[in-house]
Amino acid sequence: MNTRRQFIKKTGIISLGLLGGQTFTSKSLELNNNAVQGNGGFAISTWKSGLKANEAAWEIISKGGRALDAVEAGVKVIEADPEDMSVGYGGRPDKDGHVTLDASIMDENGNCGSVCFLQHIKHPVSVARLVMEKTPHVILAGNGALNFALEMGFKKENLLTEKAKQEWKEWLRRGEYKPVINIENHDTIGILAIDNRSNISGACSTSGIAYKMHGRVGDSPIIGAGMFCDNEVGGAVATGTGELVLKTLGTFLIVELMRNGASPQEAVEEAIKRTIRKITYYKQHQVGYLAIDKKGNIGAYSIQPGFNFAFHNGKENSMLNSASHL
Ligand code: SD4
Repeated sequence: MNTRRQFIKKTGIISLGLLGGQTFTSKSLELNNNAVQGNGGFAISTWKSGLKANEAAWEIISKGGRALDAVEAGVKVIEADPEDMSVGYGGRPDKDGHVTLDASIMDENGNCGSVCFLQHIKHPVSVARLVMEKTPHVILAGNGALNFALEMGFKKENLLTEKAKQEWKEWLRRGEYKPVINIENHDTIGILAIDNRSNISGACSTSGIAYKMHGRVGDSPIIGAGMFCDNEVGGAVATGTGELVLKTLGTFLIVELMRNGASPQEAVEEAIKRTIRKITYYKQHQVGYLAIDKKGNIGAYSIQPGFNFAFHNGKENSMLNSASHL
């Protein structure tokens, strides 16, 4: 065991995070537990853009709103932001220049909806919610998802911004797909929230791996891969190379481990270990998981260093770094 892991064990610091001067310790976990037990609730989201997602989610939770509305609102902020080049409007296109989007959402009753390979719609998470609420299905794909969105009143838009187009043209000159750890894929939004009735919901939205093959679908819209919640137990979201998450159904695995007694931190670490045991080429990739349990404990772990997340407990909205395997 390396010294960092020994330190974590000894001090009870489960997720060593220091960005903006704050370390995430078991003490802050206790405070957070009190907040949840005292009808506080919280939101936790992947990457730095998660700060903005959490703000929008907290607006809803703090007024006694539903966690489902909170996660949708949080994701929508990022989907509309052209500066986030891994999600929605402004997302990087596939290798043929098309922006194709994946998203999923899950409520406190085990209902879920998702869309994959959806083009021209700025808010795939909201389409996913309507798949859940207005259809007998869970997943709609491609043109079927687009037609459904149009029927539901969504507007058809060009989502490829000039900036993303120029970067893609630059990439075309080289024309070689290579994942770049924590740089290329760093902003997919995955969010989990608990509301003041202690209900858990989750959502995830992405434009996927930049310059992917046309038609490629990642983990984010696959329930149990990119996102999974069970209101009796907890929830989890994933970010990073979706193919690795799909091969182990990471978020379903994490929730099942928690159901069987693991803490969120133990569960996310085991899910990463599973990937490492099964996938020989893992060192070229990043996968990061966030998990929460029903009591409001959280866990975060990744393959590579560099995965961070935002945590809003009602008092503050902070960036924290995840511990990592490498
Ligand atoms: C995918 N998991 O499509 C997504 C990409 C991602 O941060 O999470 N990027 O594989």
